[in-house]
Amino acid sequence: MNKRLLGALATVAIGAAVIAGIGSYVANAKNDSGVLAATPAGTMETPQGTLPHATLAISVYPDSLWRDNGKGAHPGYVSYGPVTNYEVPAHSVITMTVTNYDGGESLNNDYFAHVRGTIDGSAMLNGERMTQISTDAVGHTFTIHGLAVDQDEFFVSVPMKAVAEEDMPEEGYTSKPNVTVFTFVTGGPGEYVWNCEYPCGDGSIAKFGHAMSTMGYMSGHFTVKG
Ligand SMILES: [Cu+2]
Repeated sequence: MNKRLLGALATVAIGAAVIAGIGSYVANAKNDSGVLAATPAGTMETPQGTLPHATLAISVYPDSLWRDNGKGAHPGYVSYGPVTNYEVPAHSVITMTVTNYDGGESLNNDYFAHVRGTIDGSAMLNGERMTQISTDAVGHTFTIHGLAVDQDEFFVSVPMKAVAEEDMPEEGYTSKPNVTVFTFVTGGPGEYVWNCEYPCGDGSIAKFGHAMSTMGYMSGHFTVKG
């Protein structure tokens, strides 16, 4: 991780608290919800040359009623799914598609409203290229980083646009999700974590409670496998 990035992260005090929480979460990995491995998809031209390509498609939901037939421990928690642990190949180019069915409020930090760490720093939102979204339209973020400062430099953060309030149904999931597609290059093998940097959980400390601090909802493992 480079110094500039480290500085930017250090300013996000609450985010740091979440990262500390993930430390204990990783220690509890035995309760894991399973792992989704990226699907090989041939090769792709990148600024680093032609690399093996793999894809990963996940979603974000406003609740966890879809999990365990609604009988899970926290059916009311916002959550990424179908699982929250992902595995991608090393030295490859990865295209992730995140379909967001959840709404949102306002992000407390402009840093995470920007796309970071992807090829050319952009992402596709509902088919249109973008590099950032308005801080008042962020539903969640997908932010991958190392746990330890001495780990390989690998940082990707993409904001997920919130579904408009009028498009959020009372029950079930919206028919107008926001679909974000982004592509990044992995380095060598390593164990990383990802988490959402948008304070989407309820509870104490500026909504960084509950879903944000409970394993398997807004955080998980991100394994780069050699
Ligand atoms: Cu979130």
